[in-house]
Amino acid sequence: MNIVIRAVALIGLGVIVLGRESAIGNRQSGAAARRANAPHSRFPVPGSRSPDPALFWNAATVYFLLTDRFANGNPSNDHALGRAQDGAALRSFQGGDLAGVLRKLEEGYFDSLGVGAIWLTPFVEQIHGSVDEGTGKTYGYHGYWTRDWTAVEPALGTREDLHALVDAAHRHGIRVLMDAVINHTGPVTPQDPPWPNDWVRTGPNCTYRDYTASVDCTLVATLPDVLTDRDDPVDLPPALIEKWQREGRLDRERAELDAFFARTGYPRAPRYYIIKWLTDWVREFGFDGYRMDTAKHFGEAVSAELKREAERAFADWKRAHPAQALDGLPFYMMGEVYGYELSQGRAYNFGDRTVDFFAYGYDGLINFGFKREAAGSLDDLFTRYSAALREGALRGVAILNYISSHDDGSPYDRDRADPFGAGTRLLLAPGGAQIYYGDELARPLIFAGVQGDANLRSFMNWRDLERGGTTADVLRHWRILGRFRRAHPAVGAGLHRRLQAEPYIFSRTLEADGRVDRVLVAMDQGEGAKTIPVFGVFRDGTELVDAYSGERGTVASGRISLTSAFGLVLLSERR
Ligand SMILES: [Ca+2]
Ligand SMILES: [Ca+2]
Repeated sequence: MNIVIRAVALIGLGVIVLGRESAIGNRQSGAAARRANAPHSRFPVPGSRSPDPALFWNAATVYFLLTDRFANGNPSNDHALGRAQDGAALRSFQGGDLAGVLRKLEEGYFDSLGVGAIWLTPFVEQIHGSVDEGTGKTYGYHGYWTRDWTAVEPALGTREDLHALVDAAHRHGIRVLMDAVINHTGPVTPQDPPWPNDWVRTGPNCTYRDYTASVDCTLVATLPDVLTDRDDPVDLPPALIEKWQREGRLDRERAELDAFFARTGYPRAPRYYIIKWLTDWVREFGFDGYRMDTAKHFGEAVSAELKREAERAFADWKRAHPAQALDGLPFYMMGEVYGYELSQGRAYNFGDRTVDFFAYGYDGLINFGFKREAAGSLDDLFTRYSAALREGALRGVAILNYISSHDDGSPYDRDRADPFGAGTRLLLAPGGAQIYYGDELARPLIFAGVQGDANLRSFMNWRDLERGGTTADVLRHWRILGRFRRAHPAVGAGLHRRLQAEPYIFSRTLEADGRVDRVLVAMDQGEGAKTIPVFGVFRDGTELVDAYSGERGTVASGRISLTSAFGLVLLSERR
């Protein structure tokens, strides 16, 4: 077949011209496919008994998906609770479910991307009705509108589905992060009764001008704010009592709450009920961590309380399921501190006060700066991130970079003009990489007639992939980079060194567990035969493999000669 790919420059210019039959496709059936089926690297975890959490999570690729919008594994739950399809465009439930995620897990979809952890949107029971916050009639398809913290949302599946999903992920060596909401309940609708006044406040609206106006207030007028700042004892909401009575589990739920409050000595204040409910999922299912929703909108001390209970729950689960525990990696808590950027170090500024969220149970924070910074000099970004994480303010903690997300209206490459370059930037950056479902398929982020964040949340474009062409080529690119990241923790957690400005060459080196992981990345190489200096990263005589093309070569006179059709070269020692 003709090589019709023109990978003149994958990054920087981000130019790649693809024909119908790509050379990547031809080669995929060979070396790349074998790599896909090879066992994951066991360095530095799970081979280690006490793996370094910061190292693990900075090296990791986290796949973030909206369960309702990813894959429909069970059409019979599509109309659960009698919800109608009468929402504004992309604002009703669309049928995706836990069974769909399980199917993709079993198919090896996440393995093929080198994914180390899946972050699911919240799966707890959502409000039954809908609400219009100004962007059209909307249902709780996204999971952030809790009605019952102790039940699985019927449109997403059952407890058994959830068990099957987490167990399958663990069998694949993939961790699962639970998206946890403690700041607010779901909106009140004709079908969803209000929470009692001693549980929530319904005003004032947050103005975000200082700490109090970000924390003790409603994010939007329709979202009751849990009184996480109060210690006054409260009773169970009548609506939950009624529901649990109907479901035949009221006595059990009450007994468990009594035991929880007796053990902890906490007052029966709203946040402690929710902490009990959130940590129960960890204890029963073995979730490996939380992604904390709206982490800056409730007191940071609450996060620390939640973390302590979650760690305890995780330890209980491990004790009860020794064969399923992946390794000694502790429970992970990652926060959505909206607007936090790596450059802020450990001081998030509310205006009148700064908070170090890492001191309150957070092991990692989402980095909201990456999508903007990724448009600038790549080496500046790589150098700065590596320095901050290895020697600077963020030594010992993790960040999570992303190019797009479920509520970022200014993603990197919003038009998906360069999904190849976007993948290169994200997956080769120091720090954890969040793939938002569809980044790897160039899923569109703009739709005619759709308002607001729903644009970012369309159903996964599997059909584009089935058609092949560019979408399939984009996926191959993300897969190769994702697996390279997974096989080489040096990529995300190693020391970055620029070796040559143009064409750009850099190395990453990571020493851990008495081993050294080294990679050398060359960008903007011409297609065909190329000779790349290795700047002493690898000694003469060392056999190297290029993960991008599958080609191999031996270092001689400080350089390696390869022939590949691509501008990107991902070198590591042949094992
Ligand atoms: Ca379904
Ligand atoms: Ca709040």
